[in-house]
Amino acid sequence: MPSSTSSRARRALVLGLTGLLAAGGLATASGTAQAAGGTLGAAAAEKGRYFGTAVAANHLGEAQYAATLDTEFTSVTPENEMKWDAVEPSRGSFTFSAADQIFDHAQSRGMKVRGHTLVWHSQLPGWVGGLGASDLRTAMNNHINQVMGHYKGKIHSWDVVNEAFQDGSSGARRSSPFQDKLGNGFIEEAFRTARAADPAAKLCYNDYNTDGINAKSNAVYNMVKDFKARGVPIDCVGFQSHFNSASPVPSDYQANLQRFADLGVDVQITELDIEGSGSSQATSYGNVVKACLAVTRCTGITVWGITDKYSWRSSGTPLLFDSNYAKKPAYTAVLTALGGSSGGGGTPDGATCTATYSKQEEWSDRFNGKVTITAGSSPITGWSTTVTVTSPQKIVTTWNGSPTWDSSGNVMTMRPNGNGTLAAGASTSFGFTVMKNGNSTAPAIGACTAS
Ligand code: G2I
Repeated sequence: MPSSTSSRARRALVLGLTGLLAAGGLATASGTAQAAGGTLGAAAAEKGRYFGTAVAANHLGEAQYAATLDTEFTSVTPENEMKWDAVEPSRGSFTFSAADQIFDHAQSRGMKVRGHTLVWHSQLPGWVGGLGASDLRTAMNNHINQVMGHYKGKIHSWDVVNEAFQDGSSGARRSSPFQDKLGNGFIEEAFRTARAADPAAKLCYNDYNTDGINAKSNAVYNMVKDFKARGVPIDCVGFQSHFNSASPVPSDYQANLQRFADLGVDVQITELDIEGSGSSQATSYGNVVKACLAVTRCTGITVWGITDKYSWRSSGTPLLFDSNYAKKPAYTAVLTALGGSSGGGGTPDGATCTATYSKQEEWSDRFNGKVTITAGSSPITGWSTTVTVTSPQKIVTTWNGSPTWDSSGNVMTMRPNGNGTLAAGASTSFGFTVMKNGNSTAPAIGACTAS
């Protein structure tokens, strides 16, 4: 089970309730940046994006699988473990053990988690299809509430509804128990329930064959436009991006991502894989990454698996690492498109980190600061940095770190408090409250030292 709400969040809540004057984070200052960009996650982080992968719980015990995950990726999507048949195989009986295994692995290394998926016609246990309309509505909402509630505040984005539209030119909704018994309104209802269940999660609609501009993506586009116009909560659209020679990367891929972003939602590439090999596969992968980077609201890319060995379409060798975990040309193309470079033959460049400051809430007498620690191109197991305030300011509270102080009391050295282990490119943060005592100067953040 994931732990409960972070102390930072609790602290922010307490201060928010008692505060006199709340203000958002404004100033940002960086600590010392060291070489990064030698892994997918670190290079993507430098572009303000995550780089994720689908993960299967039953492979986490394989050393190379876990090592590749921890080195290269900053986000994970459980490949099957959060689906309806996995978490609620019989009505009202929820089991999260496999999903939690992935969640805990990711969270303890500072990786984001994408939730996949709440309402989908596939991998749906038989009992759901047997319900009448009113019971089905209750079951759908209960499923969303229970699953989102279990991970409340800890999932970056949820695929709330998956693959609800038909392929082809009709632009119609796909037949499913939800569609057939509840009608078009089930999608809206699922999103409204999801917003209430976890207001912190970004709520996505996710589909395939919607990657270019076509009848199916037009239908999704019109739904999202309608949702935005009517205030139905939706934050993102996922483009699965399963490509092969019969279904190549569309020439209007970027334009399609952009038109959705222009509706006021984030776009995410959620299940990327491209069958093929060698330079043609590499070129296609590079083009996908370039398209995402060209769209400001394209916030991250997830590939649908780590190694060809365990791909859902393994014979098409669609991923970035081969069956022996060797980096393929496609890997190099992705890293290059992200602006990274593998330097010394792909060897990560040792333990490094960066520390970045941002101001949080401010009141007349005090303000909160947050320092985000991001690992460089290798996983790290420890970090430290300093926070120096200007006398007569005083740091009166800290959270998510273990502080020590110099004799003046102005220089705080912060080390981890259970959050020292980070995957390459992954982040954690600590926070503190500064009493102004008449001085509002931002604190100075020292270099980040990693181990
Ligand atoms: O089909 C590719 C993806 C399309 N978009 C939604 C994704 O959720 C979907 O993922 C795939 C998984 O990669 C497969 O691993 O979804 C499949 C099922 O729809 C997954 O396959 C299932 C097999 O069908 C089951 O027999 C097997 O027990 O994987 C299960 C767990 O290994």
